[in-house]
Amino acid sequence: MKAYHELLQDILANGTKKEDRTGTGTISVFGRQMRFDLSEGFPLVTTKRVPFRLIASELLWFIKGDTNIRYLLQHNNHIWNEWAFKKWVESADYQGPDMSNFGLRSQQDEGFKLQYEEQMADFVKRVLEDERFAEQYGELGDVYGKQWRDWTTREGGTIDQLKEVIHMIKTNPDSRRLIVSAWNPEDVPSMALPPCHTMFQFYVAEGRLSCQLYQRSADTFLGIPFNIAGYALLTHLIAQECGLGVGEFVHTIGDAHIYTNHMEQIQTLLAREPRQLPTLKLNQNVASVFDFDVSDIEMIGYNPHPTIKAPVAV
Ligand code: UFP
Repeated sequence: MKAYHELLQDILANGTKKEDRTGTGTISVFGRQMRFDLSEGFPLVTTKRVPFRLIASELLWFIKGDTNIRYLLQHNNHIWNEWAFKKWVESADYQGPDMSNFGLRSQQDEGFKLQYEEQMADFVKRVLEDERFAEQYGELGDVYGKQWRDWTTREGGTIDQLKEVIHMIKTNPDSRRLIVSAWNPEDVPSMALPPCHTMFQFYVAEGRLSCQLYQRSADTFLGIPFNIAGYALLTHLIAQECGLGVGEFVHTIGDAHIYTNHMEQIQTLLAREPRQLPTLKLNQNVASVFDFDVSDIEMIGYNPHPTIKAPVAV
């Protein structure tokens, strides 16, 4: 994971101060690339604990084409909550205390933070227990799952990009068109969060499957360790279905930033010595990427440094 530490150091050394949508402030660089040889171990950051089970359940959620946070909550995965919660508290049905700008305010005001946590717990409970409420307010709209599996065409049909790309990898592995795009300009205005991982491409050589991701915007402390592991896992799952080994994961980034309130955490992380990479173990009996369950995915030998907490910019 040397490449990850080098990216952080690069941003610290060369980053430009910029204001951002969330009001937090960042330093950033533009246009960077990291490469991970997946045959050398699974690229899960070891200089802080990264909760792999959340990465796995989120990826399976994308793969299923699901866009409702209910599945994630059922797997005790809360990473998309803020985006659904935002829609809920901005809706006419919400009658509770004012939650505007809850991301920033809950970091600055202890009293508000308690109120926010109470409202969020209530929201989560309702999504889990009330199917109708979940249908309306657990739904994130046209996020990854929709674009990967159910892209709407001009004629009113749909395209299952993921299924098609897997079929192409099997039948025409030399193709230079093995691409899935999540960036749908028509849908961007209505998306809870316009896709950060905008498109990815596969490449097959010498019996190995490689994947390159173009990520337009990257929160290098909180987001990137998830994104690397997510796409490495996707590559492994597809490779298994296609009877291929794994090659490289190439991570290309547009705006690579560090939020100004993550500086201390990054110093802590960089002072730590990287450890041996873990290994991914997949249930070999699962023949299709669409049939994986979280219990079929296991991380062996992950022995990271302790968790480092940092606030999420919403
Ligand atoms: N972000 C990531 N990775 C993700 C994801 C979000 O780094 O997978 F969903 C970060 C990048 C940025 C913010 O800090 O979330 C999105 O904000 P914006 O749309 O303004 O780029």
